[in-house]
Amino acid sequence: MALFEIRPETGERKATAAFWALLAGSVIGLIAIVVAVVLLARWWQQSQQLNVQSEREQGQVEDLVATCSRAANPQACEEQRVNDAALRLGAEACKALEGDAYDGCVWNVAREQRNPEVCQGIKDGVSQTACSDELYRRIALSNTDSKSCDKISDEQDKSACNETVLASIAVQGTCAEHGVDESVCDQQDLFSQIVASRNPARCAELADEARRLDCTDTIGPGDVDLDGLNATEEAILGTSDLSADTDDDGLNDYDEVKTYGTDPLNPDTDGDGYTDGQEVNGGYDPLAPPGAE
Ligand SMILES: [Ca+2]
Ligand SMILES: [Ca+2]
Ligand SMILES: [Ca+2]
Ligand SMILES: [Ca+2]
Repeated sequence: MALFEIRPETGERKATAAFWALLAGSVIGLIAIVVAVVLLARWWQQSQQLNVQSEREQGQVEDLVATCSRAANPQACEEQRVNDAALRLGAEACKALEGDAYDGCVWNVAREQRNPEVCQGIKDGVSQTACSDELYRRIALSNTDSKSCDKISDEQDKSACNETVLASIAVQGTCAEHGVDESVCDQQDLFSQIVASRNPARCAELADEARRLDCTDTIGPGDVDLDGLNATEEAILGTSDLSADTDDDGLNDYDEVKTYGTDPLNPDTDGDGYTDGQEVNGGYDPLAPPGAE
């Protein structure tokens, strides 16, 4: 062998080194082969088990469907049974159905699993897109995630989704967290303050015209003095929407009109010398004429 015919002074040492290298290489190679065989055997066993399981499940679905032959409406019965089974076993089980019924079954599974990927199994192209659009929208709204909105195919639905997500980020006040301009959250904050003030004139403070309209719609006629009577009701009564107690008798306009039936423009409705507020607070009847109490 050429390896052993090297110069005599170093030949023996080199031959020994080569022998050990060869031995180590062979052992490593053998271990690698054993590991590969074991992994392959395990994979084969698992895939066989999965096949058997899936065949057994498919068999169960077929058995369930067979019992529908005695049902009043066999077709409806089959669809119901297969749909129920598919929700447990996955979209594979839908194969017991055909056409629209099959597509509807896969859509149900996609909904149940909240997984747009499952929609790819739908055969009708329009339904397939509608299914994944629906799920991306649901995921976007529940996770406040505009990236899921961007996966929606229908342009109108996509922008509506983005608007809804943005509005919910604004309401939550999480602009910084979602990388949204801080002014969006500031405007929402201002909107809430104005609505709480019940003063429609303040809606003009909002930057966006659509938001201004939304603001005036939300507030309606307004109730600037927050006495419970809106501006329209106060205008009819002749009271002021800038003062909760127009006649300054210690009873607010709402209580005079809705609770005690006193005159909100006359501090002493029954003319006995005591104001309506003094009488109510003292436990007297503000509507009893002089000398009646
Ligand atoms: Ca008012
Ligand atoms: Ca008032
Ligand atoms: Ca009053
Ligand atoms: Ca009185």
